Amino acid sequence: MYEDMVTARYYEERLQEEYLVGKQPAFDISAGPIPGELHLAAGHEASGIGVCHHLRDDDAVTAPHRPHHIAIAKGVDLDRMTAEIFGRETGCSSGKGGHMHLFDPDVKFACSGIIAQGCPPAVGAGMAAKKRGKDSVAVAFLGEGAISQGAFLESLNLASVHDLPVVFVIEDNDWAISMPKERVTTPLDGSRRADGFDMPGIRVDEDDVIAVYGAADEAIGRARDGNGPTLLELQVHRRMGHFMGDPETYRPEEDQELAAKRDSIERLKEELRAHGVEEETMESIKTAAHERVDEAIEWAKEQPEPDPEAAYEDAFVNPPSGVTDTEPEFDLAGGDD
Ligand SMILES: Cc1ncc(C[n+]2csc(CCOP(=O)(O)OP(=O)(O)O)c2C)c(N)n1
Ligand SMILES: [Mg+2]
Repeated sequence: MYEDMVTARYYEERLQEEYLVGKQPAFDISAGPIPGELHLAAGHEASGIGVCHHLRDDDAVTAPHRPHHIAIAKGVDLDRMTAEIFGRETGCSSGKGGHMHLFDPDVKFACSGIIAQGCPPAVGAGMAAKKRGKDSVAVAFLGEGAISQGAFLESLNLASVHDLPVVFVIEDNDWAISMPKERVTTPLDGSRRADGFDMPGIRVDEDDVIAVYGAADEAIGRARDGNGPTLLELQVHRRMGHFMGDPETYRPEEDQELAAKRDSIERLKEELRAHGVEEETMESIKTAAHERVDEAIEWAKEQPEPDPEAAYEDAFVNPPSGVTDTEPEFDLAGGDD
């Protein structure tokens, strides 16, 4: 878990550097080697990593717009993920999705920029596993700002009524862009929403990957044993702005300081020290993780950009006439199904 945490943190530090290339002094979202928006998850590591360390490749994960730590912990191919973030042809969505649309069918990972969007597909994956008699599970991550979305609430209901192997994970960083949680959400403890759907709800209040691992053990174990869904809410902290370029004028300084202070990586290091792990060991894990990240970024930057002609490929089942020569695969207008 320590290795994944330092990988995720350094990955984002490097992305941050690359992202700013060519975008300054006047911030231009389309300029530079990484096009589009970039939402960094520094401060969220304990959540994705503590949960995903229980998962197998055949367990499905859906993540929101802040996905890097979760993707790394789920084992998404780092080269292809990085190429995607740089908008390159060899990226895991052929360079058309960017950092919010990473897909890796080998480890059943998907994410989306539409908040709470991952909940219904996770319920679908859970239902598929149950119908096929498999013991795989599905985990849907979402932010606390998304928990009043219909897609989330409907998914809780369906997962509960069908006793599906699904775990919903709320990453509570107290903010939805510039909106503090207490102004738009009640109750403040989001795990209590589980009560309304007759499923267990667990909240982990600390930025502590070991505590998250323990709570996830219970939730994922319950799902795998066929005992239905669980709602987890995990306190995390957003160390950065909502997205790169966010001046955060709305955010009190103390809140930023708190995020820096409650660093889950430092906390884990203390824990490892207390258990006799030597500095040298931690340092060598970190060095190897950083080298792996640097390699992925260098590789991604050398990859070709997609052919503009390919823009409509994989976008439509029935493409509008004139945009491609490809014959439609299905006739959506007719037929019994
Ligand atoms: C359905 C939908 N509505 C609005 C948005 C715009 N939007 C992007 S991120 C965001 C806030 C997300 O806050 P939260 O869920 O707490 O996640 P965080 O960014 O804090 O990780 C909003 C409203 C969106 N992407 N999708
Ligand atoms: Mg939030």
